[in-house]
Amino acid sequence: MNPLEEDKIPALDKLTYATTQTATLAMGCFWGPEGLFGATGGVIRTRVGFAGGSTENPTYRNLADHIETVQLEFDPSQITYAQLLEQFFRHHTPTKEPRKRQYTSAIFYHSPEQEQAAKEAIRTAEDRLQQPIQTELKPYQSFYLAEERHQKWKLRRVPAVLAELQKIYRDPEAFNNSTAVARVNGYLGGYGEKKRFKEEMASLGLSHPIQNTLLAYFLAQERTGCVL
Ligand code: MHO
Repeated sequence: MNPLEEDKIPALDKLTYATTQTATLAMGCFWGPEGLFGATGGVIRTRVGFAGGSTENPTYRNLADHIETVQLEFDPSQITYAQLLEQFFRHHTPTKEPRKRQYTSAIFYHSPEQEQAAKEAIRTAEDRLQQPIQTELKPYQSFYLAEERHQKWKLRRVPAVLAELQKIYRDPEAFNNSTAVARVNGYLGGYGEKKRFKEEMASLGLSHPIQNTLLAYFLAQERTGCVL
């Protein structure tokens, strides 16, 4: 990368992390959860895809028995897996049978520690909701990235904001891996805390007018856009 391009990289994407962990979670239509976690402090990147099925290389139109899933990389020194699971349980209805297999609630754990934390989180959610939790608990096996049009869904609906970030990240993979892009997608969807949003506003790589656009969306709190 030449120095000029390097200059445009959002400050949030220049941070480095001593260790990171992966979480793979399914909680219905994946557009909303990507925004929810994208706007969560300590989450470094988000992507949506398919997991939990038996076929290879599923696509949105050819899902077979796979489930819509969000995969996160996070900094465990800023947010714990247990805290992510608390968000997970608070932002969908884990007590309900899914309308379709594709919208099943599931936790794909990546380690014995994650399995343990998930079991505890299920017990806590059951106590809180006073109903059995339907969430499937399975070891992580594979995750197939969904089509580009599903990644950062909310951001793709707001062309002026999208254009600024795509100018910085021309390569779809770099775009998808950016913390700033994940945050903007979440904030546009009305997710996240106001305090963090204001602190991060200037480090997202956006011009002042577009920061104002983002603020207006954030304050409108119109979440997701999934019609299940
Ligand atoms: N067909 C629904 C859900 C999409 S989601 C990625 C909609 O268009 O809102 O399953």
